[in-house]
Amino acid sequence: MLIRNKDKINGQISIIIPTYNESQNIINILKSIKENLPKNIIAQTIVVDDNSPDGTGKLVEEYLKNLKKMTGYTIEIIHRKAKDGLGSAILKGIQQAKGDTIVVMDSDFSHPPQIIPKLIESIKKYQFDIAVASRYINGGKIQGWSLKRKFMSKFATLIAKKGLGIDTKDPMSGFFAFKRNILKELNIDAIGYKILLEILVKTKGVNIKEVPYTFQDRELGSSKLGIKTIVDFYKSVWKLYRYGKPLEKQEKRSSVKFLSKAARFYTVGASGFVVNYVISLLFTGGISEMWYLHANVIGIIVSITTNFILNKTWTFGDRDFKLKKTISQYGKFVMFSSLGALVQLGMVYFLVDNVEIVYPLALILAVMVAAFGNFVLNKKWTFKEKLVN
Ligand SMILES: Nc1nc2c(ncn2[C@@H]2O[C@H](COP(=O)(O)OP(=O)(O)O)[C@@H](O)[C@H]2O)c(=O)[nH]1
Ligand SMILES: [Mg+2]
Repeated sequence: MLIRNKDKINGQISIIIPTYNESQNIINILKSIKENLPKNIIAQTIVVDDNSPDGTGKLVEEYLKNLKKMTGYTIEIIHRKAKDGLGSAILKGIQQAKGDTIVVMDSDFSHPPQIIPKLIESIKKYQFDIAVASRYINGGKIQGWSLKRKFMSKFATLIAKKGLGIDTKDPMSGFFAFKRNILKELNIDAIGYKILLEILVKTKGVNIKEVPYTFQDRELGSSKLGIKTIVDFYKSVWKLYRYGKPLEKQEKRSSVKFLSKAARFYTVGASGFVVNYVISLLFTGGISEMWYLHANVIGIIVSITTNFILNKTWTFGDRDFKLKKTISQYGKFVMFSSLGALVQLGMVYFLVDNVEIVYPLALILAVMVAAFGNFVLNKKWTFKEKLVN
């Protein structure tokens, strides 16, 4: 969904609070947010409720009915028909928001409202584009989570950071603020639970500040994190990975790019050698007593496959995994690999027999030459890149 900048009010802050079954928390968090807002600002809080069966939405309506009018501050609620996920609830709030600075936070007191002024200050005063309340920088921590939940969070963070090349220490934070402008004309899908991750992947060249805070597990109500959320998270990382940033984001000189890709190709080749070796060992003694040639055939097939996957995703940064295309690329890759093996064999024979070079040296030379040929052929024909780019 495209984010546009309609009806934006300069200087206004919009705070988005997604709720699902938060009747025990919502009124108190609304009060606490109001108390903690910096003075002299214009702000609105938008609750996005997914028709909570526990009546959270009705409770907010009642509360608003009896609320005295305040100057410079309003509270609204958006009712959605059904539980449609945290990410999309936040997105709905963002679309409705009037502010040019947007704050997103949970309603269960895990995100202390006392941090809101610091987030706003990072954006308004210090001109950062995104301010992330962070559990994983100095001064930040988590209280009340089991070891398992902590581990799951750390693991997911690691996957997101490494897989998507993100530097932010807590890219899975649900507590953050940003300038609405940075989303202008971006297509935000809200595929995952954690919309911040998507924002970090899709916005480029923005300044990010992390503000430490202590995440406190909720005391009332229950967590909505379930297996589906976890599966959705990994799906969203995969989707964001395919969205991808350009692989060569800094380097523009074509010779350097060519060499760095060649280096990756060689590294992948070396990893294939290790895979091949380990598998051959495993099948001739480790897990079964196979005839060594059979074991080696398995080793070759597996290592060609891992080489293919690594070269596709890493060396050439190809994020298009349509089945037909991938299979055809795999076919070409296998063909060029076999051709490379023949060239290598022929060259070793020629060097040892005719040039009288010692076998180990001949083998190294032949591998280098065959691998280079392989690299060039795959670059041009399998992954359809220009020869030098
Ligand atoms: N509108 C809406 N809010 C949700 C949904 N899932 C979770 N929330 C809210 O998002 C916030 C974080 O959810 P929570 O269950 O506390 O996640 P946890 O802190 O990771 O365990 C809370 O304010 C929830 O009420 C959803 O599907 N729709
Ligand atoms: Mg929570």
